[in-house]
Amino acid sequence: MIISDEQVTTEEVKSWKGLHLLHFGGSTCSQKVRALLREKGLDYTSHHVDLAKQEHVTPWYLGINPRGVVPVLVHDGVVHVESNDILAYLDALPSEVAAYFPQTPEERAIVDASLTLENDLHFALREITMGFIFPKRLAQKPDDVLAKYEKDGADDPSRAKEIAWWRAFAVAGITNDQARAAVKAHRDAFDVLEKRLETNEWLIGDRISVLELAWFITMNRLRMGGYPLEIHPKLFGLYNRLIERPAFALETKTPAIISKILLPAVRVGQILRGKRMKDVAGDILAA
Ligand SMILES: N[C@@H](CCC(=O)N[C@@H](CS)C(=O)NCC(=O)O)C(=O)O
Repeated sequence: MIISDEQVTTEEVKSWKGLHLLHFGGSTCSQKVRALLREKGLDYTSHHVDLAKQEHVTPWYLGINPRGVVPVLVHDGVVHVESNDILAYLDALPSEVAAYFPQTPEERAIVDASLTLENDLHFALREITMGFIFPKRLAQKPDDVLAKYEKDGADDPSRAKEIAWWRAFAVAGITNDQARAAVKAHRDAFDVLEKRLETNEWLIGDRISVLELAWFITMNRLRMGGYPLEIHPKLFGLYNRLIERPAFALETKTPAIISKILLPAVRVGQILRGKRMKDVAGDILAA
């Protein structure tokens, strides 16, 4: 999806040449795009947008993407948003590497439906992240940040939805009901993928595709939250095959301060409060 010229008020990006990616290390949507850029050997200029420092709600950033989310691809001055659309756009650029989107209409329809589901799960994935991985205290957006988020940038209904989510999160965190629904939604999606793998080596066609890319990133995030991927043996096998590829493996690395200090500390708190995924949604994972 392209942000129209009049909605892009941060004029400088219109003169950027080549591929520019505005992204954040720990953002799953950014991870998918970086992994494809690597797999396809496409060069790009990287612009780090620190979500933890709320750099995505500044007038500068909202003047590029009024939705206030990453990633954004700027190609020769044109602003592209929505990670799955960006994947399709990048895949269609001239390249020596085989396409990641299938070329037949039948397979393309299956891929589009699966990517739509993956995109629809985005808030559920955030609920996994904020419910089981990051402490609310660090993740929530203060009122002044939300006010800025609301005020700047062109009108966009997606931004209103984002702000509503963050306001509810600031008040109630992730409730058990939300967390359970998020786990169930992912379990259902993974069950469908597992079925596909009963008769195929890959999720579509006879080689790696954009589906491996998109779902690998989701699986990785779920695992970080304590999801036992082994309950889907074929999918777990695929995950383990994919992690051998450097473009994928790089996206599983977290900075030591997070993996060695923050996450273990969060985990101890969860054990004490009975808030691990298996405490909150054990029945869903067992079924
Ligand atoms: N559907 C959008 C979702 C983009 C999105 O929500 N990105 C997240 C990171 S994965 C973000 O920027 N969140 C802003 C925040 O955490 O405040 C896409 O696929 O690009």
